[in-house]
Amino acid sequence: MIRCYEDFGVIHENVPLKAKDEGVEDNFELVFSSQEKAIVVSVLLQGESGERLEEEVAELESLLRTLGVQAVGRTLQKRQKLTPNCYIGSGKVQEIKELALQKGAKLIVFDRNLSGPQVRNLEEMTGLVVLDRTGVILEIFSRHARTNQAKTQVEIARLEYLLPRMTGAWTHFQRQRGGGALQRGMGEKQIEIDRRRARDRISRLQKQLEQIRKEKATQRKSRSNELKVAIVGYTNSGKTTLMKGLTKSQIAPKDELFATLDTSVKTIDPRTRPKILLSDTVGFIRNLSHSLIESFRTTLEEVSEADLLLHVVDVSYAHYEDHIKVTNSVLADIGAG
Ligand SMILES: Nc1nc2c(ncn2[C@@H]2O[C@H](COP(=O)(O)OP(=O)(O)OP(=O)(O)O)[C@@H](O)[C@H]2O)c(=O)[nH]1
Ligand SMILES: [Mg+2]
Repeated sequence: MIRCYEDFGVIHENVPLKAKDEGVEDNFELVFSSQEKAIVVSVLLQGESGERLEEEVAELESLLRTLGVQAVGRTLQKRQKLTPNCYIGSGKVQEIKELALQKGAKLIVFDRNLSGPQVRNLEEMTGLVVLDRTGVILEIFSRHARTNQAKTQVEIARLEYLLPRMTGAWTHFQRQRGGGALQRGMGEKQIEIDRRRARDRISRLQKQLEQIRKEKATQRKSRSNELKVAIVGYTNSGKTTLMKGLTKSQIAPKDELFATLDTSVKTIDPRTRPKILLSDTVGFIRNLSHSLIESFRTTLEEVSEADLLLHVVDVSYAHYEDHIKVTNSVLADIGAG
């Protein structure tokens, strides 16, 4: 995935996070350019529902739209089981490569999560950028994070996602301090250096996150006499709209997946006694990787420590029960179920 960024001519606009104690900027970016075209690949395993898969793929295409990426082709493969080396059969890989060339797509996006070696093999076989669901979600998270807390969490998740993918094909760009020049690191030695730097950065970010977590815990303690209500639910279900209505605040709901990433806490209007504090936070989605949930644990503490959860469901979606199940399962995962 990373190797091909160069082909896109991507210059990262994201300002990398700078740890307080850091002398150099480490910039391990997953970013790919907007306006890109993608082929979406899905696999139907024996016993699975084709209708559900159709919905999952439509959802993945919405995620891509959020990034400005257009799905120009879809391919579905029916398989008994997934192959460990590249997930789908090699004949299908060639077929996808040809479809991508024909449609001018530089991205191949898989509906499920792939292992590091699977991504590498697929990239080697196609010469294209391969992304999986978590990669897409991470990219959205990283574009939508605003607060230090969300940015720190996203960067940890992103580095953890990239670590197993840093191999021979790995190209990394490092924005030089001040100059903005791009450097390319190559070879096993460079990769080892990159890996070490990524691990060091993770541990620095985790320390920062712990500090933020303590500050947030102190803030919550000072609000211990107030009633805390957390709005939860599937992404794009209307959580921020409800928050806006109940608190009469100037926040702007958006028809976008993961528009909200940072937790905001506001008082219900008109005021009540005791005061009721409402929090709006990141939404959930199916097949959210455990490590991603884990990385957002600090944000989700607002949810796990709430007195009441307000679960928002968009019932205009035909299979809204699925969304309810996903939300309940993530809530159980973070100990708030
Ligand atoms: N028709 C209709 N649209 C709604 C309703 N509630 C929200 N919306 C629209 O649905 C879209 C998503 O609303 P948000 O409130 O941003 O949803 P969210 O759950 O906060 O979404 P994320 O933060 O992205 O997870 C927006 O375009 C809203 O205007 C509703 O009750 N009816
Ligand atoms: Mg929202």
